[in-house]
Amino acid sequence: MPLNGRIRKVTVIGAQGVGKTSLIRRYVYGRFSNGVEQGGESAVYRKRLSAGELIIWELGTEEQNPEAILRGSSGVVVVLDVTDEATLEWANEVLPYVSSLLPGRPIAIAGNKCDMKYAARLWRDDIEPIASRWNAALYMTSARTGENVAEVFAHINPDGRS
Ligand SMILES: Nc1nc2c(ncn2[C@@H]2O[C@H](COP(=O)(O)OP(=O)(O)O)[C@@H](O)[C@H]2O)c(=O)[nH]1
Ligand SMILES: [Mg+2]
Repeated sequence: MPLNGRIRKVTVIGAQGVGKTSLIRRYVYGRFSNGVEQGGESAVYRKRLSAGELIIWELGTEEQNPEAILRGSSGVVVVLDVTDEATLEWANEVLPYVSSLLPGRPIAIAGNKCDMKYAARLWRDDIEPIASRWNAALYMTSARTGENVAEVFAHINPDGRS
């Protein structure tokens, strides 16, 4: 099926500091900059793909109207920080909302900062039950090393591998 010119939207959500901006930058620009400073506002990025264009929204933690950002998304990436157990609670609370707003759309959970093994508090086995409850794919990612970053976005947008 020809996909040229196709535009898709994905939304990246997660608690403050989990690495949303870093994951998007790694995917879009192919690099990691330590200590990215950004407030809780939403932000939008574009990535050109051979099969069209991907519009990537970072849902800011201070966004007043999350539904307006999430609506129309082809899929959602829910980001956790494996060094911070509270971010799993955050995901557990937000997943029912996301799946009812976007029924049937793919969800990927990114267990991010997996390079920080010495500081990890969450392991794949801790996150898996929540992922399976919400029928979400689970990837352990690192925006720092790039591990599994393309895979997360490919799950949400399977046409857009390149
Ligand atoms: N070691 C490591 N640090 C990360 C990773 N992703 C993000 N960070 C750091 O975590 C902090 C918050 O990242 P940021 O992308 O701003 O999080 P956001 O608030 O979710 O957008 C920054 O200091 C990043 O450099 C990662 O995969 N590994
Ligand atoms: Mg950010």
